[in-house]
Amino acid sequence: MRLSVPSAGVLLGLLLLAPPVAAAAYEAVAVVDGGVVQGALRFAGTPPRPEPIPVNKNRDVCGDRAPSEALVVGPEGGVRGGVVLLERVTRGKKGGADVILDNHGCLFVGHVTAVAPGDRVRVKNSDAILHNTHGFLGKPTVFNLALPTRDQMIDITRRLTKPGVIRVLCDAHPHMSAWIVVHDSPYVAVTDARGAFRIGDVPPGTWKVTMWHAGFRPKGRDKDGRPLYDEPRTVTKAVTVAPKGTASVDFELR
Ligand SMILES: [Cu+2]
Repeated sequence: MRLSVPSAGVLLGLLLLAPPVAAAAYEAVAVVDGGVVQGALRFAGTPPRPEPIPVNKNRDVCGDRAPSEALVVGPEGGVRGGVVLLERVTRGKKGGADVILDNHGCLFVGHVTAVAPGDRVRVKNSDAILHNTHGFLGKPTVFNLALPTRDQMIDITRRLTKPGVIRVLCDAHPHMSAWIVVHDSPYVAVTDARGAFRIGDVPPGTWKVTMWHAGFRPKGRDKDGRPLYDEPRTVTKAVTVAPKGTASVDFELR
């Protein structure tokens, strides 16, 4: 019997097909003695109040103006809609979030969501008017969905394979916007109305933890009248999680 020896060309082809080593895929494993990272995002000082945004279409349904959600500050300065991410966790808990981004009352609900690749994500329209949900990762379009009828729902799970921050707009209504943060692991959380977050099942060890906020200082409007805000803010800290321990880390926005 003669074993076939692959030619140099075949070997080169195999090398080119191999994924780059740097992009290590996340692996779901049973977490032993997992801990918790928790804390809050608070605004330092007196927060500015972003102005309401004029509505240019379907005013009978949407009203004349919509609240800006660029900066939402609750009791004791807690900031809603910050995203907290543990970095470079390559092995850990199983994901499995199930998120619906709802066009509801001419707003995206929720304004900020965070998922990992593979989490189920669907876009819904709860209004009886056309919304067109358009997601961008930088300049390229990630999804572009016309939802003309009430209770329509489209699954976008398979579009969200690449980590990054997706800016979501409605092509029909410039006052509508949202953010979807796709993290490279399920170790991610969005701060609630009190600014609080909690990430569980964290493997013991020292991790980099980053807070991301979309930015909130007004920077004029684009050609469609869509308000623009300054650049996203990020703050990175280190956190050490003891076996079965709870580590607290707070962030400030100013
Ligand atoms: Cu819309």
